[in-house]
Amino acid sequence: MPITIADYLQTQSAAPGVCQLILRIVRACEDISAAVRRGALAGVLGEAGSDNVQGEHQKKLDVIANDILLSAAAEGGAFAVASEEMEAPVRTGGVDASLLLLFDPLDGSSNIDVNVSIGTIFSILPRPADLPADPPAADGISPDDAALTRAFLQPGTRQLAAGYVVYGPSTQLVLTLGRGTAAFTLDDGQWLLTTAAMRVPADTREFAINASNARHWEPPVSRYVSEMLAGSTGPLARDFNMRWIASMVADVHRILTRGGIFMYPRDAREPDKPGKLRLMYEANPMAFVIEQAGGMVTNGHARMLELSPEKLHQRVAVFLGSRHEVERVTAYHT
Ligand code: P6P
Repeated sequence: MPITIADYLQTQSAAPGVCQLILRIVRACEDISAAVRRGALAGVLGEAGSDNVQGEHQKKLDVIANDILLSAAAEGGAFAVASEEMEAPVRTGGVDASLLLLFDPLDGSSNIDVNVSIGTIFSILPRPADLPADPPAADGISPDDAALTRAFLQPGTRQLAAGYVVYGPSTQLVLTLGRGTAAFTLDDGQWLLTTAAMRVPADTREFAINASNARHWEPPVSRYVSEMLAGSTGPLARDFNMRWIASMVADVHRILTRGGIFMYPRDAREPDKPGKLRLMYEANPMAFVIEQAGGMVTNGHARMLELSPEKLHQRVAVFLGSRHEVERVTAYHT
C-alpha cells in the first residue's frame, strides 16, 4: 500500500499547524508543476517584464509561482511569508497563526526557457513569541528594520520543516521535519513516498561548481578544485567528475541521491557580496535537508544552520554535500 504525504506527516511529531501548511504548499507545487510542464503551451515562458528585489529580470513563471504560493500560505495558515521575489514579508494569517513561511518560488528560473529542471524551495520557522499579532507598519522605516522582517531573521537551526520540489523528469518533493529526509513522487495528484530515509554518502568523486568563475575564487577554493582536477595524479589520489546544472534544486537532489559536493563560493568580483545564493530561503532549507540526510553544509568557515541572519535577502557562500569533502574544503578555509 503506497504511503502518501498525509500518512507520512502523521508519523512526524510536528508542531501545530506545520502539517496543514506543508500539505497546502505541496498542493500549490502541483499547480506550479502543471504550469511548468505546459510551458509554451500555457504562455508562461519568457520574461515577465519586471525585476525582483535582487535586481534580476523575473520570468513569467517566477511571478506565477510566487502568486500561487502566496495564496497557499494564506490558506495554509502561515502568519507571514517572505519570498525571493518580494522585498518585504507579507502578512497572510490571523492573530493565532504561529508559523512563518519562506520560499524561493522558482529556483533556477534561467533554465525554464531551455527545459532544464527547476524547483521550489521552502522553509518554515516559528513565529517569535515577541512578535505582536499586529506588528507596527513599516511606514517611514526601511523594510529591513520592520518588526515583521526582523521576526524572520532566525538561524536555520530553528526551522520546523524545510524542503523542495524539483520539477524534473518526475516531480519530486524532498522534505524534513527534523527526523530524517524523505522523498515523495507526484503521481496523478498524489505525493507517494518513494524514499523513506535519504542518505548522502560521506565520500564522493563528483563536484559541482560554476568553473567559469575560477579566476575570481579565493585561494582555498582554487586549491581544492585544482586538487580534484589533478585526480589520481594529485593529493586526493582519485579521479573526479564535474556537474553544474545551474539549478540548485537539481544539483542538490543529485547529491542527496548519489553524493557529491556543491559549491557556490564568494568571489573577488564583489568583495562585499559573500556569495550568490540566499541564506534564508535557499541555503538554510537545503542545509536542513542535507544535514538530516547525514551530509554537511558550511559557508566555508561555519555550520550554515548556525549563522545569525542580519538581512532577509542576505547572500552566503555555500559548500554542501558529502561530509568528508565539505570538511576538507572548510578546513582549507580555516
Ligand atoms: P550561475 C539559479 O539562478 C541559482 O540561484 C541557483 O539555483 C544556481 O545554483 C545558481 O544560481 C547558478 O548560478 O552563476 O551558475 O548561473
